[in-house]
Amino acid sequence: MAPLVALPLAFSIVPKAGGSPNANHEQSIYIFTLVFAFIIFFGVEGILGYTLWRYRARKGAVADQIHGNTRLEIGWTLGAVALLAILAVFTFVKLGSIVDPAKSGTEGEQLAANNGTLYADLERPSPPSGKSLEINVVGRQYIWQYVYPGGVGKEKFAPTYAYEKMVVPTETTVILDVVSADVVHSWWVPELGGKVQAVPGYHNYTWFKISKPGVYHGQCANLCGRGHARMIATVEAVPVAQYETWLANQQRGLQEADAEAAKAREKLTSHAGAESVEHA
Ligand SMILES: [Cu+2]
Repeated sequence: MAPLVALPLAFSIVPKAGGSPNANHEQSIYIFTLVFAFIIFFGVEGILGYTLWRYRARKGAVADQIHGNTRLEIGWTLGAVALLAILAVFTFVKLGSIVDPAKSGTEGEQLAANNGTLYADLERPSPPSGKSLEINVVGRQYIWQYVYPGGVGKEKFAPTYAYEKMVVPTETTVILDVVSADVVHSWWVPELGGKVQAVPGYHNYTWFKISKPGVYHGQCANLCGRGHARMIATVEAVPVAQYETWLANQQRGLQEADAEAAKAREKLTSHAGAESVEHA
């Protein structure tokens, strides 16, 4: 009876997956380990329960005095060693596909090829083709900012960015370069893989590759201050062409906002502007 209740309970806490291959591999390691843990747990508890019942105290019964059992002791030692070896081998076999980014699909590959790396970094992971879309994730109290490759304006110096919702192309390996502008935050979109800390002064990396359009939700996973609970993150995967349109729109929007801000600044700093503000 107990396993019938405990099993679904245990599987309800299995890490989410389905968004990206690394998240799927992480989940399979978890389930693999969980299954072994269940077999051992219920095996041991079952034998214990049976023994307690079978050899319970009865009037007139005299307990056997047993001193050790070499075969049994060697058996459970070797059993534990074998189990650890199986878990270790399975984990190491999977580890590569979790840590190393996968290769983009055809369309994504084309998009990623047009996106040069800004500077060299030994720690930055790279997919087999060396081509990926890199997005800078900046944690700050209390919002996530995403800085995209490609700038705004004539000189393209001003970065293209978005807040809270990250739009990404499908079938494209996306490398996230996670940093923080203030305190330690934690980037976590469960269906797209594990947590990555955003630490001031450090660059941490993670990646994902989403095959179908969809929306994934996340939340800053490190208590970072009063507004921590509101520090949510959304990742929306759209087809490559749609992503390019979105990026162009975003750039145009930023450019327009910049122009408006410049105009307002000018108005405020010029004498005539100051007066008109006063009389407004
Ligand atoms: Cu935070």
